[in-house]
Amino acid sequence: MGPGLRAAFTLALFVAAPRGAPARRASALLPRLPIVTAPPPAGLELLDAARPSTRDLLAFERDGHCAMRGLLSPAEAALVLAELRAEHARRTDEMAAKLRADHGERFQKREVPFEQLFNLWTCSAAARAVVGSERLARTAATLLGCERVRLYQDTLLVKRRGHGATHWHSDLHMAPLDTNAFVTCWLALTPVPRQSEGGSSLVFASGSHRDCAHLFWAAEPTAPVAPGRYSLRSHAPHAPGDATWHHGWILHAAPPNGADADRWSFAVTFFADGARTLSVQQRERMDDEDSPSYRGWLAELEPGAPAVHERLPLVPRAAPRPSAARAKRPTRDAGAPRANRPADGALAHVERRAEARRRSAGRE
Ligand SMILES: O=C(O)CCC(=O)C(=O)O
Repeated sequence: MGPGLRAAFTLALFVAAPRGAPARRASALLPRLPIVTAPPPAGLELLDAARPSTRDLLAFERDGHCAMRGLLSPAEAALVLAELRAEHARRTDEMAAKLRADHGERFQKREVPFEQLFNLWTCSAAARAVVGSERLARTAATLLGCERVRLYQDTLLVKRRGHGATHWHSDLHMAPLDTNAFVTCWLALTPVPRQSEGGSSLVFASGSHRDCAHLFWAAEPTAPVAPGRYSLRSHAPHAPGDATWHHGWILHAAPPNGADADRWSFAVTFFADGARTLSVQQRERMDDEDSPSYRGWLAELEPGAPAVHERLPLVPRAAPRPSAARAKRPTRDAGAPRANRPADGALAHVERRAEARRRSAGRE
C-alpha cells in the first residue's frame, strides 16, 4: 500500500490492558480521513446469508451465545487472515512504541491480554467485505430479530502466545448506545484448541445477558463471575472460519493463551438500526475503554440523538428484501442531517452484488 493510502487510515489503534484493570489507555486517534472504498477481493464476496437454525436462535435467546462452525470457509478465512496480518505488520513499530509507552514492563512480560486494532473496514477491502456481507449482517439481523443492522465496529484481536487473560466484561457496558440489540460475531482466523490444551477461546456465562438482578445490583459489572451463578461455556476447539455470536450484555472472558501459537481473531459487532446514543449523564456510568473506536463519530452526534453516521453504516448495504419492504417502509436515515448519512460509496459494492444476485435468482 502506498503512502497516500496509508495516510487514509482512520482506525484507532491501541493495545489493551486486562479487561477490568485500571489505566488501560488508548493511543491518540489518528487523523480521520475518508473511508477507502474498493470491491471485495475475489473469493470474499460472502453473498449467501447464513441461516441460523432454530437451535442457534433458541441458544442465542436463552444463553446469549451460539456457535456457527465454518461461517467462513477455510479459503475465505485464509484470505482475511492474510490481509489483516499485512495490515497489522504495517503498524508494528507504531504498536510496539505504544505498548511500551502504555504498559512498560507489563508489555515485555506479555501481561496484556491482546493487541487490538479497531475498524479495519475503513481501510481494508477484506475487512470491509466481511463486515458488510450478507452472510454476517443478515445473520446478525436474524439473531436480533430486526430488519436492518448497523455496523458498530470491527476489532482485530491478536492474542500472542503467553498473553494474559481477557477479563470478564459485557460489551454493552462499553458502548455509548441505548440499546439491548447488540451482537458480536467473533471469528477464529487461526486454530483455537480447547482450554485444557492451552487454547484461549471465549468463555461465556450462559444466561448472564438476561440476568437483570446481576446487572441491576452488581456494584462492579466487570467483577469475576460469582462461582455457580452461571454455567460457563466455551465452543472450542475452533478451526479457522468458525464463529461464535454473543449478545452485548453477556458476561464473557478468555483464559491466557497457553497454546504454542498466536491466536488471531476478528470480531464484528452490529446493533439494530434505531438505537440512540447515551446522554452525557448516562455516559458517566459506562466504561470508556473502547473509546478510540467510537469517539470520532460520537463527537459529531448530539447526546441522545439517533446513532446514524457514515461510520455506523447500514449493512448489508442492499435494500431490504421485497417482502420486508412491503411490511415496513424503510426509514433508513430519514431525517438525519445530510452530513450524518452513510457515504454513498461505502459498501456500495455489496449492494450492487446483492442486487445482481437477486435479479439472477428471479430469472431462475
Ligand atoms: O478475543 C478476546 O479475548 C476478547 C474478545 C471480546 O471480548 C469480544 O469480542 O467481545
